[in-house]
Amino acid sequence: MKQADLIWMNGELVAWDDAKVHVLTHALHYGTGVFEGVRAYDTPRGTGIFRHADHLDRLFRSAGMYLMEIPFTRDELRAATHDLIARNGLKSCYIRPLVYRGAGPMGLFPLDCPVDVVIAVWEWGAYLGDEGKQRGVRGKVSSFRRISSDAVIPAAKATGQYLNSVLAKIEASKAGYEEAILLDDRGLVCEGSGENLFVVKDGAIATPGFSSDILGGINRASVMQIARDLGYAVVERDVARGELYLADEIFMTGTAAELTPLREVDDRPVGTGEPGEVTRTLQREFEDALHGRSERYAEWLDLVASPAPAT
Ligand code: PPE
Repeated sequence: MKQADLIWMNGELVAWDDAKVHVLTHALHYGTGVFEGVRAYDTPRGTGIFRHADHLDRLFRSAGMYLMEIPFTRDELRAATHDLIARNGLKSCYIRPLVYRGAGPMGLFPLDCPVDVVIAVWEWGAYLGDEGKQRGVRGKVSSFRRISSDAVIPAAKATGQYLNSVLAKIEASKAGYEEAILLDDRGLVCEGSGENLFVVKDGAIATPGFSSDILGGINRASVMQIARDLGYAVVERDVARGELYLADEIFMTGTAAELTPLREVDDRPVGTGEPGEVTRTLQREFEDALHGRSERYAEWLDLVASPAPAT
């Protein structure tokens, strides 16, 4: 991992190596945190943070669902992120805001523990590899089902909930696949360990909806909009596991993964075994939007002012 110089912690900029927490941090024991994954791109108009306001909104919503009050405003976190990117001298980066229950009384009841907030930024390349983005990756349906709203709050991006993704990822990876596909508790397709999933059949695009306990991906919404703007039919609906083997094309979306095609599922080629026409078209348009090459989606980028001179 490529380190940056500074991390923002509760309003202060601290050196990367000094950004530490107490071992009795509540979130370390019980997973009581919420976070975001955001990316900033080097665009012709300067560094642009993709759908920053939407990510901050989701962070506040996730915190709210776990009854955590964030002791900063959206504007303060937005400004802190801009400052952090500039002070680290980064043109493009991954951004990880994290809100968590800090050190306080032990035990499950969390509401008397402080709410701490950190933001880290670092350079992060293609999540599933550059080759994966080009040629597609191999996916495997996981034996671990996606967490359901019977037990937690899948719509929240909460740290503890990621044990589910971690188990699926380890299983897929040890079996020799790049990514896991999790089914929901009904046995229907839900999403990847850190991505939403789309299937394309006869030119129509489908993606599981909130009844499948998905995380409402910001890239999912962006790609759905791009697809509709291009005239494709996109439906949110239940997707049966068997459709994975019938699809002409399958791709996944996420901040880290961006738009990554699947070239195989469970050792069966998806379509021709190469990313198809719809996937390619959407990937190209989406990459243009991310990298600030698209006039139409220009307002999706929150531009960062150039670095302030060092003081
Ligand atoms: N589902 C899950 C479970 C998920 O973690 C992500 C993002 C998505 C869907 C897509 O959401 P969005 O990024 O808003 O389009 N996963 C983040 C964490 C990845 C990680 O390894 O950490 C990410 O992509 O930043």
